[in-house]
Amino acid sequence: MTMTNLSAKAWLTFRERARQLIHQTEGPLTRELIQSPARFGLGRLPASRQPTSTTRTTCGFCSTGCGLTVHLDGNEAISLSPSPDYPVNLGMACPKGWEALEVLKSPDRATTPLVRAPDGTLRPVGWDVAIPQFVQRLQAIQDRHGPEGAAFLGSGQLPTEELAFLGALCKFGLGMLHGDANTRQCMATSAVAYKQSFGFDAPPFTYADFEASDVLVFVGANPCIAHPILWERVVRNQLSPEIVVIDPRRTETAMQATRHLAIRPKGDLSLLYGVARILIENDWIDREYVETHTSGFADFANHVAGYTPSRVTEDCGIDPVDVTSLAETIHRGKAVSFWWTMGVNQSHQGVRTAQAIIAMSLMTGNIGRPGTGPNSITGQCNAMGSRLFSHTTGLPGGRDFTNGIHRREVASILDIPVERIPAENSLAYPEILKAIEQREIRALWIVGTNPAHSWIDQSALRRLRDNLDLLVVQDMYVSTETAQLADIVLPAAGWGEKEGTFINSERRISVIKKVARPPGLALPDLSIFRLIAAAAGCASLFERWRTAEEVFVILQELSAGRPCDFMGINGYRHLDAAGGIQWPFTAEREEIRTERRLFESGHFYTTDRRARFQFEDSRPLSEPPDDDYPLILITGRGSVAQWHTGTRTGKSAVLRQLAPDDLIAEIHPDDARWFDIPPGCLVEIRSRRGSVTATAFVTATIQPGQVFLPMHDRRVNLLTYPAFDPHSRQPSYKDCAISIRRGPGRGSARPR
Ligand SMILES: Nc1nc2c(c(=O)[nH]1)N[C@H]1C(S)=C(S)[C@@H](COP(=O)(O)OP(=O)(O)OC[C@H]3O[C@@H](n4cnc5c(=O)[nH]c(N)nc54)[C@H](O)[C@@H]3O)O[C@H]1N2
Ligand SMILES: Nc1nc2c(c(=O)[nH]1)N[C@H]1C(S)=C(S)[C@@H](COP(=O)(O)OP(=O)(O)OC[C@H]3O[C@@H](n4cnc5c(=O)[nH]c(N)nc54)[C@H](O)[C@@H]3O)O[C@H]1N2
Ligand code: SF4
Ligand SMILES: [Mo]
Repeated sequence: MTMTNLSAKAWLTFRERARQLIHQTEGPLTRELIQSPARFGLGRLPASRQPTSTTRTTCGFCSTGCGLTVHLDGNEAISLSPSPDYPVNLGMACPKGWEALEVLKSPDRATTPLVRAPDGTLRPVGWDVAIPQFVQRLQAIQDRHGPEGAAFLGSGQLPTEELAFLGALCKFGLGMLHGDANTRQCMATSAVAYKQSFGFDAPPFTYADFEASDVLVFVGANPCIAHPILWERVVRNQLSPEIVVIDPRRTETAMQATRHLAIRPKGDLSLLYGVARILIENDWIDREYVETHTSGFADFANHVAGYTPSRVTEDCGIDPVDVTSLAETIHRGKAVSFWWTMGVNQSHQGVRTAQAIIAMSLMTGNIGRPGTGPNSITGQCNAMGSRLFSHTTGLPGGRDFTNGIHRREVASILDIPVERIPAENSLAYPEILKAIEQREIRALWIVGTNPAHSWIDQSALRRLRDNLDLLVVQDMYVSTETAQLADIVLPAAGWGEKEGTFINSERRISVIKKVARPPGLALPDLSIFRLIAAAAGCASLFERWRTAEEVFVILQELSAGRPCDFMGINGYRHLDAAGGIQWPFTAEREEIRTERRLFESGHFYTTDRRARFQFEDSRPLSEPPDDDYPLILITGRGSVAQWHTGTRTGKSAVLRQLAPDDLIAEIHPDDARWFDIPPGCLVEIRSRRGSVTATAFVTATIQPGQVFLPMHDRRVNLLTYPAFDPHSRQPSYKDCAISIRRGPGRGSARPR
């Protein structure tokens, strides 16, 4: 275990400070952690061992994709540090990256397959028992209920090679029709928005754009906490940029920005249309760009004309003067970039909101040049790989199941009969759950995601367990909420214990390396898929899928001729030596540029090569506050040290110490007064679906009428309301109606 070089007392003071002042300290604290990691005990070498060599890998938490140098003693990793020469992170890492090796050693790692015994307990068995049992039970269910009877859920946390294998195995080998991934909770909105507007799911930017903008607009994004190394890139910007943060909360990022617009939750669509109207009325439009490279502008202009100052302010709560001033700032900027994350994607109108941001870029000509772009920052380390290659929402390489030409292309590249490829789309995640509710789907295989904590409206999800005849969970840890519900648990090797590639937010493909041995009988997901293919009698379809690097070549072939073409990459060594390579990188393209952005030519991937304006009227919240539930609950990332459901970050002593140990509810002083809630006391938070107890933190960083809870506590999704974007089917996690009241006594609401 990494020893901290702060004394216990110093830690305590530090933690107390963090607890009392969360946002005031969290931003500066995160920067301090990045600038002086050693002060916090990060990255210290065990005194007894000296590294004999080093190798470079890519961090497996967030989509930033930092390069990490691993120090090895023989074949065994003993420590790591951020790679100084890597174009993404330039020698910096956040605490999660520093602690990435620690979390592999936890005692709750899944070290052997487990099967639920008749007495209800999970019992260890060998692979020779677990795999045949899984396959036989699955096939029996499929015999009874048809290909619709079983489904899978994958993850943007697996390397692309593995998640492509999972999809191909399930759909072409095991004959399943339906599968989705946790990317639905996260990036589905961006993927649909880009695809409709640009003709392909293609985030256009490169990280150098953070440093090349004179105006940066962050919408529903808190990079200080969620993408701290990207925020460091913003800090390096030498142009004294105007930084506008649009967020209901005065977040760590808002505090470091030049301007904060405290928007009403889900007021973004009206605000953006209001700004568009002002830009158009003043003719602050790049007419030439709009005429040459876009379609649908006249209709868009017509649509936004209805977003008058009074309507916009009523919808989003922002003063007309500030709306006009935002339009002026965008107009004055020479290189304006727009960045969005979950405050936009997790919404009942996420796709249209993302497309309003895209519209803003297009109409002002802020695209295809340094420092510009409508830029969606990805979440998980390989959400981008999942979007392109998981065989869930589409066929690999951004192709469509419903397109006969695409099906034939994939069949020919993979050398499988075309009839094995479903001609219809998968059900999306929420529809898969609906089909379980209706007992149409009876078997579910969950790989690398923990929905029994992270899915919206938790009690409804948990009730579905009884509807499943078979639940198989494949995870690194046996203790996850979802693994604990399983009939069969398959122990997986994690990041650091296997090879593969990730694709980061700026489309950079990079390698991850095996630097540690998986514990016990745990196997890389890829090896588990091979065992299953063999037991199911479809191994002949996957003869070329033996190692990660062999699968990488298949992925390249699937990319050929597509916008994401990366045929020019010559194996993992090439990727390693180049510091990762952004797609596209075709075989013809010989120059190696470390930074690459899309749409420099003004040509898009639509049939007429023009980007499309897309719009829709803004609609009210799905569950508006009322007399019984008068407040809005916002949820999101709590601290730099916490990753999602905590299965990994909760296993590092250093990261645990950097995170609050209570569930803390942020409440505005006015509401605290009104509901008689003194700071630090317990508060009961209730929605129509459940209730939780938290410790009240009274702060003006949240607006009156709103409460914030971090998503890392498993109880938070007991409260959330299952609303979804109609185009992307992504859950709207950040806007349900709640009530609060003083709970029993002062104290701490311990979540773990
Ligand atoms: N430390 C840490 N880092 C992470 C993760 C983690 O778990 N921990 N997870 C990773 C993943 S998968 C993701 S997707 C990203 C998420 O990264 P972010 O999206 O930046 O994080 P969130 O806190 O979910 O949401 C961002 C902000 O949206 C605001 N918001 C809520 N509702 C609205 C609204 O209606 N309009 C606007 N404009 N803003 C709104 C919230 O107040 C919040 O500050 O982080 C990645 N990085
Ligand atoms: N209320 C609320 N809920 C939210 C959000 C929110 O903002 N508010 N955000 C949503 C978002 S953006 C996201 S991305 C989701 C994340 O939700 P989840 O995907 O459920 O979160 P994780 O904790 O990352 O779960 C990943 C699981 O995969 C396991 N794992 C890691 N690596 C591997 C591997 O290589 N192989 C295998 N087999 N397993 C592995 C981990 O141990 C862990 O159990 O949460 C969503 N839920
Ligand atoms: S910023 Fe993201 S990729 Fe970089 S070290 Fe932290 S978690 Fe890893
Ligand atoms: Mo995410």
